[in-house]
Amino acid sequence: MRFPSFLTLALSLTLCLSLPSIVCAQINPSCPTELDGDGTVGMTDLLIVLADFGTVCEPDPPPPSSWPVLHFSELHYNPATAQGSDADFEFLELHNPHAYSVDLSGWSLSEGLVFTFPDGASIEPGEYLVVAANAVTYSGLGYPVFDWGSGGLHNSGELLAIRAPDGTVVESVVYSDTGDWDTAPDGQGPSLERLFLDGDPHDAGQWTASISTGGSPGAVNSVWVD
Ligand SMILES: [Ca+2]
Ligand SMILES: [Ca+2]
Ligand SMILES: [Ca+2]
Repeated sequence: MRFPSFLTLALSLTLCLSLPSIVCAQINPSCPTELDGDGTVGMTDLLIVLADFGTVCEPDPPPPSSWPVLHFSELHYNPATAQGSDADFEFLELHNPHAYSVDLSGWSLSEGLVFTFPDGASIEPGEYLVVAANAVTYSGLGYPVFDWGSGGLHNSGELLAIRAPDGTVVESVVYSDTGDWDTAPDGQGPSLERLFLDGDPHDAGQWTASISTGGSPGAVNSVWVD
């Protein structure tokens, strides 16, 4: 990340916050601002911009991605103490909604977690795939599991992104444990499950607590609506 560009973007967003919208538009005519659905422009919006557009906000939006979209379908960012440690039980789940297999060679997770899928990895049609803090915890249960290595999912929320091999962000999310976000997944037992595949994953209304403790790793969500 080039720090001066980050500062420039942060300044633009700050000006958009403090100036009338017409002035904001003149400063940065196509810079996305309110992105996480909370009605105000803040740090999470900035993080989304950085994930989706890099360190600068280009005047033209990026061309539509030719990569198949995969979805974040479940996040278990703060397992309950009764379940075990975050280092052993945290996971995130990806879903392939397509009728075809997606070759994950060179695909990666970025921002809050840094992980690149190994050559030959794939996600089958309609499949749920788990990437975990400790793959051993979720291995041998009938679904693909990968270990993200070091680091973990912040208990207060953070930005996560799925990137295609050329770096294109195919989906990102900034989850949270405040505001409109369900707080039960924050250490009380449930995971944070996606309700819908259509719509903005940054919207708290897209997510809710799983019915079961520990969620539904590698399987259809307990609260799935789609
Ligand atoms: Ca955690
Ligand atoms: Ca915990
Ligand atoms: Ca699930």
